[in-house]
Amino acid sequence: MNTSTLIAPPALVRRAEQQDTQAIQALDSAHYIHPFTDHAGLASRGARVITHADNIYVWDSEGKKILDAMSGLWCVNAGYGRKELADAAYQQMMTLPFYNSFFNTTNVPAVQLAAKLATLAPKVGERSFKHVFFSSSGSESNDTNVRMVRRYWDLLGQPARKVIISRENAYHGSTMAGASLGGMSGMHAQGDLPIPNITHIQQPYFAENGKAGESRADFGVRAARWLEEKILAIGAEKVAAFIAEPVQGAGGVIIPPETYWPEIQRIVDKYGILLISDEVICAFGRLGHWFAYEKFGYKPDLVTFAKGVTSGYIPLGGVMVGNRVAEVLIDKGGEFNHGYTYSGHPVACAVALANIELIEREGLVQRVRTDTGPYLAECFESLNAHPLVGEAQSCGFVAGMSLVRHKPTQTPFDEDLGVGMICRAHCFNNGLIMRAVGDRMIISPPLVMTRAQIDEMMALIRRCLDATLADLRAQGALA
Ligand code: PXG
Repeated sequence: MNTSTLIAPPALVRRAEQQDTQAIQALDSAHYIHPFTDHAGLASRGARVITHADNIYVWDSEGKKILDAMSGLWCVNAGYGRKELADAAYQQMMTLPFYNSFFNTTNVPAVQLAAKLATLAPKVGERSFKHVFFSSSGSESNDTNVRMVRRYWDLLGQPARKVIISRENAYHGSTMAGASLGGMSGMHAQGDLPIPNITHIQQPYFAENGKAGESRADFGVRAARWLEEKILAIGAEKVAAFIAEPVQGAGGVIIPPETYWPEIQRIVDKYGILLISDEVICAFGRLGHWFAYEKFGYKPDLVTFAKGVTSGYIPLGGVMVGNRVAEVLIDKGGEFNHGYTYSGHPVACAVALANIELIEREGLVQRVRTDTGPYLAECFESLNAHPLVGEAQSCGFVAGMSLVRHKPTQTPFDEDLGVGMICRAHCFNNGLIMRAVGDRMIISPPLVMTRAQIDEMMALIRRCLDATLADLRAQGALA
């Protein structure tokens, strides 16, 4: 670890540590409504107070050091404590903390970042990405996608093309459009969602949706053809776009079979519909490429990004707009009545530029692709021998495993047992952040993680799986 690039936790955050944890927790439940949280349940337990972080570790207000295998929330790709990013924000705030990009104005970091992103997004076939639209989050970016896709078809004289097809268990954000595009039934149940003209097909999750005796490859083709069936059921002349994550993240790290994306590409080409690749998690090195569509070889028209573009140090999101859409919007479009106060925020863009420079200088994308990613795969796949693990699989620097009641038949546990939550509690107690999605345990580590740190993480993961197994044996919950 190169300690010269790390900064000591500033006095301000240290101060929180010195305060009484319980007092902070009481203030927290008195005033702060957290995202996706049962407020009353949290108040009875008290939130864990994270006070500072360095490299791949975070510390809580009790002084406990925790290995953060989730990169915050899939975003701290460059790791914590990177002085370069703090310096970039400071310099930009002192130079120009804010100016808008409306009314024929622009700012230097936004222009430089747009140009830089255009060089990082590889051309595939006839698709190139010369243009970028900025927002402050993944959710906003997907709202932009809905606006842009519908505007595109209007401009082409096909206003009936309004339907956007997505997938069950997808996550595309929490705004009205983002949550509608997402396929989370729990979200749809609150707030009268989805909004009109958004529909879903099943996800390519072999363990859940594959048939007995079917190969993974055959399943991939069959799962992709659910898109074609849906297009035909709706009528192709009404379908605007298909949106998907390259690898489903929040849904539990669902890695599609290799046959899935080529068949999706064939189908969107056949019916002329736009393809949106939501790379909020998967871009910026997470899968060993700057953009994940390159890994799978498909040709999106729009690419959503956020999170890793600034390594989460400051909010920034956006959409890479491919030439097919950009040419129509620009040449035929006139004014596009859409934008955000913080589109192209100069401080966020300056931090993104510094983050990209750092990732390039340290060769992190290449390292994940050819060195630490394959090493993580080797280590993670060895968990397949563990009695509690149904299937463990990784792709670049995301990985997921199912916990099952009976390994040979891959029989799941009773949902009420909350096996994922039991495992997650052992993780926290053992100084590891690993996320539970139902009974799938998932990780998305900082890209700076070394081979030695992968070993350290794997030892913790094994310890937590063993502890979970011991609990379940004691309860007689195993088959
Ligand atoms: N698309 C994808 C693919 C995402 O993963 C968003 C859009 C929305 O981004 P914003 O910046 O608006 O949050 C995301 C966000 C989880 C979890 O539980 C995942 C996300 C957000 C919150 C929780 O794994 N991903």
